Amino acid sequence: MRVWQARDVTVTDGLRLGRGFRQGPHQGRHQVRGACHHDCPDTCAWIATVENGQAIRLRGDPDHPLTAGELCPKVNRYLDRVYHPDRLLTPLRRVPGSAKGEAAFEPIGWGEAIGLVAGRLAESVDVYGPETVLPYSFAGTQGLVQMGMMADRFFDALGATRLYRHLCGVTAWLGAAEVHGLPDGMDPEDLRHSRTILLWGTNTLVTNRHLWPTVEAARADGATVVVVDPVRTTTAERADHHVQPRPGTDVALVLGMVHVLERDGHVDRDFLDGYATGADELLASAEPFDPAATEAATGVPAATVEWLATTFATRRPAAVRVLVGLEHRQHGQEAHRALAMLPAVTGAWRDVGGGLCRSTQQYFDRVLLDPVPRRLGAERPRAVNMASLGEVLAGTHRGVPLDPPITAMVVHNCNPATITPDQNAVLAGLVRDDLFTVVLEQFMTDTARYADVVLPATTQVEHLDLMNSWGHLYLSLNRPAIAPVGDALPNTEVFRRLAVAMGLDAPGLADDDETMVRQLLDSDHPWLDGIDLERLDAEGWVRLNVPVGYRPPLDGLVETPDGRLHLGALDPTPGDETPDGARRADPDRVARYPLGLMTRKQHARFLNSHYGGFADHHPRESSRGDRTASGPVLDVHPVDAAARGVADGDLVRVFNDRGSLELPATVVDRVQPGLVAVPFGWWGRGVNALTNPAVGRAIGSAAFHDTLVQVERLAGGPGMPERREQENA
Ligand SMILES: Nc1nc2c(c(=O)[nH]1)N[C@H]1C(S)=C(S)[C@@H](COP(=O)(O)OP(=O)(O)OC[C@H]3O[C@@H](n4cnc5c(=O)[nH]c(N)nc54)[C@H](O)[C@@H]3O)O[C@H]1N2
Ligand SMILES: Nc1nc2c(c(=O)[nH]1)N[C@H]1C(S)=C(S)[C@@H](COP(=O)(O)OP(=O)(O)OC[C@H]3O[C@@H](n4cnc5c(=O)[nH]c(N)nc54)[C@H](O)[C@@H]3O)O[C@H]1N2
Ligand code: SF4
Ligand SMILES: [Mo]
Repeated sequence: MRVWQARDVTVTDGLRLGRGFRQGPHQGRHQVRGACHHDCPDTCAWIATVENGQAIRLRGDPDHPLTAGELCPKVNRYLDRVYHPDRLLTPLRRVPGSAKGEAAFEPIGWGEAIGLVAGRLAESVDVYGPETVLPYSFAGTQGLVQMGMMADRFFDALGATRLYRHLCGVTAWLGAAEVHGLPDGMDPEDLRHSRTILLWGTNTLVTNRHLWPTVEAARADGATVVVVDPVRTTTAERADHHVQPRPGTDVALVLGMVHVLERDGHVDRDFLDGYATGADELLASAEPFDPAATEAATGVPAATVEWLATTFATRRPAAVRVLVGLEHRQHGQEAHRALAMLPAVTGAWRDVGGGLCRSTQQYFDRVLLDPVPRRLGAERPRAVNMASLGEVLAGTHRGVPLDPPITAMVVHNCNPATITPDQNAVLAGLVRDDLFTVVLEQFMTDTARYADVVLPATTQVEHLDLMNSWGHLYLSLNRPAIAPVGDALPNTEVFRRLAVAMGLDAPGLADDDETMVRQLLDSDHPWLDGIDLERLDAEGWVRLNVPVGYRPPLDGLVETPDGRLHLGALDPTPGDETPDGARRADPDRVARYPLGLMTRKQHARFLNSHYGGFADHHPRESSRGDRTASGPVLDVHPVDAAARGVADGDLVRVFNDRGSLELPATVVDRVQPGLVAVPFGWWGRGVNALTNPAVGRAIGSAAFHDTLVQVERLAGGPGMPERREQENA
């Protein structure tokens, strides 16, 4: 085990010295290549300018094909975050006697902090059993090394409860996987060749902005861009057409399209015979969904259903672009499964620029593998779903008692008090006196406030990492540009130190960060041929050697047992907690809570919960001139507002059995009747107090957007600011 000194750490401490990775000169100015760590599909490559050990400038790499010199409104001022006065710079211990959540902390040294945490974890393991330790982490950084490689080794060695880290992307993956086996999808850059692009349940301009120039380039060559979204998003406003189904009715819409395709002879029989099974079952389930029935099931006019199907079949190449928003429903997996079938029905895959365009994570998951073996079989500890944290901390998982219950939780790269559904249940768990909570963080988040011990974490410009991407096929190396600020440490180093302090002796626990990057790259896969650390260090980013114009089903990459795409009957049932679903499944509930609530990513200067606590990232229109009063705003349709006597700017209460929220309303037709929306990511304001933690099929994400609420007027508001573009401030 390398001895790692926090105090006199140099930039290259995460790297072994002597292989061309020496830190730049301390004196004078130099540039360091890196890449954004955010859980964002774009994984922008950046160049940091460092002067006398201080990072003074951070710009997008102009040579990167997608970044093209531009970062984004979230990250343009990332160095303000790095050097922010509120940055956590030293380990903290909760002041004895103070209440959890009060955030009364006192600084302690690293030696004491590691000793304290190691001692408490050892006690949990020895007295109550290793499975009473719960690691809770997500994608605060999606760098492969800092995200979880060392942490996974550590908790695996301990025998801790495992976490299904499924809040994002897994449900979408599962749906596409039912069709494709391992679903790679198109190279998003191939959308350049498309003539029809269906942006289905994705808000490209806000959430995936570096894809937009590709979309625009295709459009300049004649592509038609269609957004399918219950909300008129910024992207919908910039598209050629907006198709606005009722929430959670997408499967019915796909069935309606398939019905029209079959009726009008647009089904590509040769493609289906050559590459698929289950087409007959799919076509049979589409039979009842003629355009009129589809209109009744989705709210999309019959003529639009016909137009959408015909356009997708005949304006080729034709692609369906999905990301994540659509998965956050009880039947999100079925929706993604349905959309994965659509390009097979028309043979859209035949064309470069046609097919299913989804997360590219699968490409990297095939080639970048941690060689350290995991606990397997009977040795493998129990697992819980991160969506169920509130329930888990209360002692059950999916209704089954957790025996023994959780006694210690270690949180890193995650802010569960803000991002996890059913926030009140989560907070009730975090406040537990008999729970020992450790949080590795850069800032005093709502989660860190409940910790027993807070450990200061480095930012992306302070540590080494290897970055894959879920929005393109470029692999990037993130070199540390500066030494850690204050006493902050990379996540890896914290777990290395804890392993030593706890006397754990398992494979890989002493590996340094450079070694882990090399391990990930050490692959025989042809997509990684010629790509190693030295090359990445020289070039910054390199595209995987996936052939240009690659079309997974045609080029042999369907990994179902029989090598064929699996179509089949689709189930259009909407979720139990959507207005449509509840009218059938639970009329009492829909009578009390008639409105669907959506809590999506809406702000151009937010990245999940990262910036919700930063006044200068808040959208202007919600600040009402008083910074302390800034917060989220409820979007409500004029029809629903009128029915409740709510005028623009009024203070309202949004509530259901899980929680209640008071906030101003803005009356807009961006949402549809029966649907209200509150942006997600704000600190301390509790939008997840209302959201549905249900997990569709045991694994996968939560049904965040399948949430029913009621809205009532509390008081007249002081009036909203003049501009009300909550969306893209
Ligand atoms: N209502 C609602 N809830 C949602 C969603 C929604 O759409 N609506 N979206 C869901 C989705 S898709 C996602 S991905 C999740 C996101 O959930 P999270 O991954 O928890 O969210 P982030 O805010 O991206 O990151 C959490 C924290 O990681 C910290 N962090 C960043 N880098 C590092 C590091 O190097 N080390 C350490 N120790 N910490 C670091 C940041 O300071 C931040 O506080 O939220 C989910 N929750
Ligand atoms: N600015 C910004 N960018 C981000 C993030 C951020 O917080 N801020 N977060 C990042 C993360 S972690 C992720 S996962 C991605 C997510 O990227 P996206 O998936 O593009 O974004 P979301 O806002 O989660 O959801 C996309 C759309 O799905 C729609 N939707 C919801 N329910 C339905 C439905 O039933 N049917 C249809 N057709 N559409 C539906 C919503 O109205 C929303 O406009 O964004 C990433 N990029
Ligand atoms: S958050 Fe996304 S768009 Fe912004 S710099 Fe990072 S990767 Fe690029
Ligand atoms: Mo996400």
